[in-house]
Amino acid sequence: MELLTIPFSHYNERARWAMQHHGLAAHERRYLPMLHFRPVRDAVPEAQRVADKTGSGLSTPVLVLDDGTVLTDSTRIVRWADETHGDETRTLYPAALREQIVAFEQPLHDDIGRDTRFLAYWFLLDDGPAFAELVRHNVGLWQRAAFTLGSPLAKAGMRKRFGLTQPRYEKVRARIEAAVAELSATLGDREYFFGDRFTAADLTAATMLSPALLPLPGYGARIPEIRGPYGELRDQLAATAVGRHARRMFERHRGDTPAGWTLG
Ligand SMILES: N[C@@H](CCC(=O)N[C@@H](CS)C(=O)NCC(=O)O)C(=O)O
Repeated sequence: MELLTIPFSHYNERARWAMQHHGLAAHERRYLPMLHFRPVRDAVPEAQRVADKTGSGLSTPVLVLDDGTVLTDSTRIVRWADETHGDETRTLYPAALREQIVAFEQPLHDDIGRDTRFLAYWFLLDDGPAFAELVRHNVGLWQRAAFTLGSPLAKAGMRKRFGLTQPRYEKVRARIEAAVAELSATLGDREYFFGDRFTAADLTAATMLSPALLPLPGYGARIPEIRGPYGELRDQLAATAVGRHARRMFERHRGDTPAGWTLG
């Protein structure tokens, strides 16, 4: 099977983590934002190209199964991986908690994930060396060359696409701080969000917050250190209960890339 990704994206990390949690091996085809459009258009039938709150109708991740079935959206991929490969001990949706976990994941995916992505791009696009490093370490040669040529255009396109403006930054930051406080209160001093085991709630919380907490151990793409004020905000969020929870989940549960997982 093939997983089409923008490798450093946290929505992609969410799907990749769930698949790897269940020991699945895929060929991961990695693309830079905007260079992903064509391969995704080629892979996804028109009827399945549906935009949602966070991505266009051509968003990643996209999973193409060996029988040709195409799964778009990280949520669908996480559920598919669990339904087809989860057993009682490794399932991310223990039956008794399933409904609560699904409801818990929704705002993380729709709202918090969108805000943390804004935050990461906001800082990253101002740190030229970090952005170049992100590209160099995560995609192949022809994309790196295209990036070198088209980088000012690509950056301008991303600023526009994500609406990266100072007033919006202030709003997004305030929303993230409020969400982190609320999630921290919900978690309290427990190890996991539901029950006493790792579930999709923990995986989704950790990945959706990850752009505000980088770098994290085990993350499935190489993320550079982002200089400047990002670090201060990251340290502030990382010290909260849910910030510590995210790091703990990556440390304990992210695991190694399964043998047989290939990159292209
Ligand atoms: N709801 C989708 C959205 C994922 C999403 O927004 N992916 C971004 C990467 S951060 C993407 O591929 N953006 C490009 C696009 O929307 O065309 C999911 O969870 O898979």
